[in-house]
Amino acid sequence: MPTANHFTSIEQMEADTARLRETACEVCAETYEDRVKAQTPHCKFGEDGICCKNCSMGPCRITAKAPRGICGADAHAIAARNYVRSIAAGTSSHSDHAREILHVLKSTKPEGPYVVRDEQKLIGLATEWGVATVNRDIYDIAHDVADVGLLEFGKPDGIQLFTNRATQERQDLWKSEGIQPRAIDREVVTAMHMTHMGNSADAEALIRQGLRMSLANGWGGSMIGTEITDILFGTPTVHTTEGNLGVLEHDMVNIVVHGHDPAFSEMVVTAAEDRELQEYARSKGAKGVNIVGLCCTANEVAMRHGVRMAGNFLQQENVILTGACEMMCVDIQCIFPALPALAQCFHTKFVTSSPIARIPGAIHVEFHPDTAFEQAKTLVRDAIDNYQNRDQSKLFIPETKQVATVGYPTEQIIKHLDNITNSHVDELGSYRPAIDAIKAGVLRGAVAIVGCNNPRVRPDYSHFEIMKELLANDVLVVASGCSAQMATKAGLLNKDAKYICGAGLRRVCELLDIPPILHMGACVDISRMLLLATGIAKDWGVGMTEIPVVGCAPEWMSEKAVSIANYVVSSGLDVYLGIEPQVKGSTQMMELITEGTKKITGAGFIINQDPHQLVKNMLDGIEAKRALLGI
Ligand code: SF4
Ligand code: MSK
Repeated sequence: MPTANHFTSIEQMEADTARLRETACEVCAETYEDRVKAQTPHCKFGEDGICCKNCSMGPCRITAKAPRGICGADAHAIAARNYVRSIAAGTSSHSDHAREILHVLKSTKPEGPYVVRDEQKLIGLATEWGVATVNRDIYDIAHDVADVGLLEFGKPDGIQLFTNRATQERQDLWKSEGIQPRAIDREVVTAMHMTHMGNSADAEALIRQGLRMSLANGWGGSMIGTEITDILFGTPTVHTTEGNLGVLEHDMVNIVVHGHDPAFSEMVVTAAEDRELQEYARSKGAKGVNIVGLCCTANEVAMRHGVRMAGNFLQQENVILTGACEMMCVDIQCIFPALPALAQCFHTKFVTSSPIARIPGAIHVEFHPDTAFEQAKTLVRDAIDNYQNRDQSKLFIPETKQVATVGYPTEQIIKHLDNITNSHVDELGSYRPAIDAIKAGVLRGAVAIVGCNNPRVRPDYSHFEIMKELLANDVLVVASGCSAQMATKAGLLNKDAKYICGAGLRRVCELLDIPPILHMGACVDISRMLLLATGIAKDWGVGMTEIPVVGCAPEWMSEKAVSIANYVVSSGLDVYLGIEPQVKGSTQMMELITEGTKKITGAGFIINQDPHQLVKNMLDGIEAKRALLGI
């Protein structure tokens, strides 16, 4: 029987990184660890959120001696404005990603390269959005659905269409609190307007706009991104794959896809399967082409193709440091601008593909939907040509890797639950078996663990510790983004991870034949988690704040995470954070994000940098909800 030793420890991951840093020293390359040192100590004003540069009278920094900026804005106004601008950037990132995907849907045609892969989901969404489907060509329907989706960004009136999917109590609350999300672009523009010099200085008013805007992300941009991606590339299904640096191969051409938007990586993956290109690789002395993923792009292609995953956010430099990466193809978001310089210390070709993420020193190949497949084939051929340039003296691939079972969107979770009861309560399935297990105490509850890893703390450690403790306490975990990647590296997505679970969760895993951590996808797919929690609340017949389900971001770092945390709280689920938001310089803001939002949405942030304390906080929170439900 596997034990905790069966899994890859943080110490082993750190040893791999330390060995790769030796290579970095040998080739005189710097890594993020060097830059962390150079940036330490961090600027206290920035950390506390009380530096304002919203006009050229400043920058203004708040101190005991100077409690107001030149215009009179105090610490609360400045911290709130900075915070809301983070939500605006995060909302924009997820939503603009969705907009691009909608344009790809508009480009679909039967002869490709982009086609409709999940017709059932398209018909379902068309019906939901009032697009005619009877006796119509599937591509005409797809193009009309894309148009409706694109209108969600700029429609003059009305609220986000997907808010209809929420529980009635959420819809009523959002309306009564005045935070129903309107057009996505409008919410972002309004936030930027409110935070311009000479506008809102009231922290609560700003927080309310932050909540509203974040809902335009969770129940707008992100949900659109997920739905349309499924329509284009298929709704994910369960795949067994592998993760960590050991997925790079000594005798194959290694191509790494990194970022978030799968429109690009899907083409690279498909091109690499081309028989002619595989043959070409063999003609160059390699055994074939090995595509692996990083960050959320990895999650996207793993869930749809079983592509193996090299790791999460802070692994991106390590991949190049192996000396085994012939090409890294990136799309958007979470890409270190340091990568082209690092790639130049090796033979690695570093390729950007989107006008949204241009980086000096990169080879830029702007992808266009009509020519995407041909462009991808050219890139794969270039990578193959680069194989012969590998410098064996710089080569070191850590052997560490783990088996992972991935690909649990809500549709798969429902399917697994239906299989055990054979209940088929209604056409769409039901979460009732899971609810019964929670009511019986076999499961205490569920936690959605999401987000990045972060050198502010010991990278990956908090994710690992929190996951292990929750599993041991019979709490089911769903994961996405770099947290899911961390679970992959550690071996916690292996079905054998059931052996470190409590007896109740282990029984559930055996019955359903699932790992105890369910991989739900990329950051944008946290929208799937919203629908999972909504489905549980609806089938239970209670409100979102009542279910023993919470969110957790142990090591978040990006502005997207700030937006996500806010839409999860707006959706009624408490969020447990291991990194403090940068608002500490304002007592009012600290109160607003922890207790203040509770008065508006019924949920708030609980912040603790100690992972063990954070788990305790979560378990206490889950047990308190159970007690209120009388279970
Ligand atoms: Fe200073 Fe006010 Fe200008 Fe900000 S908006 S930089 S606080 S004067
Ligand atoms: S990639 S936002 S580092 S989870 Fe989605 Fe990872 Fe965080 Fe980027």
